[in-house]
Amino acid sequence: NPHYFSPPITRNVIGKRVPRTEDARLLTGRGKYLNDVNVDGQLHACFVRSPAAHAQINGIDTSAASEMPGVHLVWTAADIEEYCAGIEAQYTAEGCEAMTMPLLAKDVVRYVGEPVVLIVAESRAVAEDACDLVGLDLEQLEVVLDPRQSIQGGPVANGERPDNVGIRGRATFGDVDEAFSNAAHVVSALYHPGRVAAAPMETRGCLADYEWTEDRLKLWVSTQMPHYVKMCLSLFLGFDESRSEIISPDTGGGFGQKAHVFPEEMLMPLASKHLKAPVKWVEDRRENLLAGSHAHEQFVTIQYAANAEGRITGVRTHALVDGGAYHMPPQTMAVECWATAAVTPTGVYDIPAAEYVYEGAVTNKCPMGAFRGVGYTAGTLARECLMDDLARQMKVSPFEIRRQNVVREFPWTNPQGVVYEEGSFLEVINALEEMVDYPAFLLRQEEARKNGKYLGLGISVFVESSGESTGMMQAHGATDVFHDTATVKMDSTGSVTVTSGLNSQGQGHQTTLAQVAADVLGIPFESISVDAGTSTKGAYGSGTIGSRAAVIAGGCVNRAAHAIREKLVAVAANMLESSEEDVVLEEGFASVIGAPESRVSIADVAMAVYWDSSKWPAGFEPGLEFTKAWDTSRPMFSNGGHALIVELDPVTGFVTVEKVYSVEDCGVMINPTIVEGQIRGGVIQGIGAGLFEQLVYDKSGNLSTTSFLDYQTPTMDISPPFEIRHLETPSKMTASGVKGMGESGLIAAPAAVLNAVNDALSPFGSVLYELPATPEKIIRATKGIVDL
Ligand code: MCN
Repeated sequence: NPHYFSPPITRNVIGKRVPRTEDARLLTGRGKYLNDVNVDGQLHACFVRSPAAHAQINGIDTSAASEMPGVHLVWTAADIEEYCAGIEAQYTAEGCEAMTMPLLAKDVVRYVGEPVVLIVAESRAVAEDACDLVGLDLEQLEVVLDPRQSIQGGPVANGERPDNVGIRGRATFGDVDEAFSNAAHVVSALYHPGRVAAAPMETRGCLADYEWTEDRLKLWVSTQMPHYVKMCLSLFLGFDESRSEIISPDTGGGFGQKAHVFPEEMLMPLASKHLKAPVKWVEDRRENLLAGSHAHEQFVTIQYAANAEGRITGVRTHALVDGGAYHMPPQTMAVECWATAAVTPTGVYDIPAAEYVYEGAVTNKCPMGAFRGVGYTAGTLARECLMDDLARQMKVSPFEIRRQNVVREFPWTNPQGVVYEEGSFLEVINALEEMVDYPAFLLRQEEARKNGKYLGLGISVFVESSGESTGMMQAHGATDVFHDTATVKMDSTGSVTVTSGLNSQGQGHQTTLAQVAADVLGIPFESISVDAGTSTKGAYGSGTIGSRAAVIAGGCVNRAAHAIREKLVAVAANMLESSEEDVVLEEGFASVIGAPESRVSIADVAMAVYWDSSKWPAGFEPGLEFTKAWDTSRPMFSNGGHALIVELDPVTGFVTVEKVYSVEDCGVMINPTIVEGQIRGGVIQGIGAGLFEQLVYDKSGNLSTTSFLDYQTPTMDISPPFEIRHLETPSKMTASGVKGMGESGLIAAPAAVLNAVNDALSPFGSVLYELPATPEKIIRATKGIVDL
């Protein structure tokens, strides 16, 4: 795209294991998270949340709460009707029906945990006590919990969608029917990844400070999308964007959960404006598990048609998501089923024909939101586990079946017409096989079985859509636009400030964006400060989602820094009496190619731009500050794979992960240490989803797992040893060759876990199709009982 031309970068600091500059602050407890921010006179909010999954609200008695000393405000839906009917969401994917999420439930409650009454008081304790005094008169309605029934119609979960369909679409590419009628082998299965929570260490929260004398709003919020929050405050509540500043302090993880706008985030500014006082809301863990958005649960039916040699000729996918009671703005419930069906079925494999159906069922559960690997995790689970089924049917190794089907030549165009420019798909399979020493593993496995020990090896290879962009959306038939900027400013003494629109939830942007700027400008890494999107007063960002910061924020920083570089080169050439083409900027100096002694420090060049016009070339326009946008014009994909060795105890049903082998190809790495941290974190989340984590609703629609005693997140005690290998296939679309990778661990690890568990279970003749593979399911499987 000529508008977004991105000059190549010479790598010097890029690629180095630079220690994270944010760590001194974060690891010594000096980080400033949302709850560390306090302003004078702040009040505290708390919510009465629905105790029923589906009920008519016949009355709300707030009188006792309102009279309680210290209570400043008690709001029900009736009090805020004049301001806002709710927040709307609709995705541009085909078949997505718009839905509105009320800020406070009006007339009907539709899931347990839905906010019904807002109370603001002088302290959180008073607000909580006042919540206990509210009386809800609820009349039970039929509760809709099973998405497979709900999508067929029948009892309605949310009157706005009388057919219970939040999204429905289908497409066919190539002659799928012919592939299936001529198939020598057909394998098919239904996979059910469980309902999980992103469970960031820091829960949601915000602090609104509306200054009525100036009609100005300041909102501190723990979010991945501060600019989107600002826009919604304007669209839905009329807060002027130019008078609103959204500040994202240090954020203790988001993992997609904070890539939404929530009713609570809309209500605090309204309450602050009404009360003429700052109002703070900090979510507790129970609220987070009840209402912070749920993720990943889908029913994915997948079928492969294969020829006699095991080459897959067609794939059919049906992805059904249990979407909950509303669309979570902005992504909606499409975030799971559409992404699974439309983006993941072929993966790294050269399958010529594909057909897919995606459906989102409205149910009386917490809305489905984004969580690392959205759609990809369920899609990769189905694709990679069915690949093992095919291997079993063909009696070949899991490596061999993948090698037979893998894409070997690039650029490769998948059945939908999406182009994969480059990749190392075959190399990843070969690398994993070598790393696990497959022949030695098979011997060890056989030996162990003789001693009553059950080892299993599971592999899963993946592509990851990286650098979520306008081009990526368009290639998959959606029209959403991504648009981000960065500002780079050089001071008179040569130090540089980089402001990115993409804020960090722990990914290390403060370090990696400085590495990019250092190489473009040829100055030491230490001279650069990065403001990674902490305030919407700076550059614009469409959100830290879709593994896009390395690619997109890095691309914006490159363009803005390059604009400064051009000016520095012009002045340096004048100072060195050389032509601009002969000037290089490196290690803090501008020098003439071939005459390194002829040099001037970049700090002196900057000083000349600010203070000494005698050094300027004719017609020079001063100014060392630029804001530039960048976006990829076409989709780009990183790729890799994980192999896990597990040991399964048939008596207790417990599975222990002995070791993880990961191969990652995200092109050029800006910082290998950060990339490896992302892999480890993501894979451990994948082990959690594979073995422990599950949000469980009872038959009345109550969530039974509302604390970390019941909802088991993985912790350090299950963290296995890792062996990580990097392959480097640079992207042709980024100046530095980088591709994104922040979701890869969780995209592919759950499939590797299930494949490993099934390999360990093979002597028992059972295959599991559902996650998490809990001890109970494993014990039943050893007795030949598989429930799904
Ligand atoms: N990186 C690199 N070289 C590359 C690619 C990436 O050095 N070739 C670095 C990046 O500069 C960045 C990190 O690795 O510091 C992740 O990069 P990227 O893939 O661009 O992903 P984002 O920074 O856009 O982060 C988003 C991604 C997503 S979508 C989720 S969800 C997620 C994740 O990152 N949430 C996280 N990782 C997380 N890590 C932490 N600690 N907390 C979260 O909430």
